[in-house]
Amino acid sequence: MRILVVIPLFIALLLTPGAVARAGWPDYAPSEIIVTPGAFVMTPSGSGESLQDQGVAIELWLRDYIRGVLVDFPRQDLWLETPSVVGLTWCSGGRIADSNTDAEGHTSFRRALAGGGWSEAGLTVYAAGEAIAQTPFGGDTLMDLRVNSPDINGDLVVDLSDIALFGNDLVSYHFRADYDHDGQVNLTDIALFAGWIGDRCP
Ligand SMILES: [Ca+2]
Ligand SMILES: [Ca+2]
Repeated sequence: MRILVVIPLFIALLLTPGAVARAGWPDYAPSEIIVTPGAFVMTPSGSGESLQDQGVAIELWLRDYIRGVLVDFPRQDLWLETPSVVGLTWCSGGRIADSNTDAEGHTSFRRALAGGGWSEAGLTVYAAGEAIAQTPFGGDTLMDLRVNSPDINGDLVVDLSDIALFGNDLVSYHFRADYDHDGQVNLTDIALFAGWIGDRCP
């Protein structure tokens, strides 16, 4: 008998999200992010060091008003974007979460990402098209993360065009070619860059 009462109540809740959601807040506002900030490199193939190995991590706990903790939320619907004018380009699946959310609604971005371009403008996690704030209910959505790639021009292959751009940055420092993020473009970066020539999307 109790189930017969609960089911219509549950359906009514699902059909009236406005009654549950706080006015003006996005659906995923109860969510939370803990970010370990810093700079990292990605390559088009995604075969480079993981974010974790580069000292960077994004931990996400996804929640909404109606269901609370969102379990088994598909990783394909959790992705990263940058507001940078120059921007980043991504290989298929190169910017999505590591896994579907677990029983606590948790997932992370710790594995290597796959793409090109560069950005010093920060990154934002999106869930089904909605920007997620770092603290629940109205926190900052922009995470202090910088990213560069040997695919400097962002066409998702590391080739002669990128070598020419890299050469420019040897003369005049640019973050995009500083692959160990030490504030210089020098022999160390040349060695790293050379190892990525020919890299492309899987
Ligand atoms: Ca390229
Ligand atoms: Ca460097």
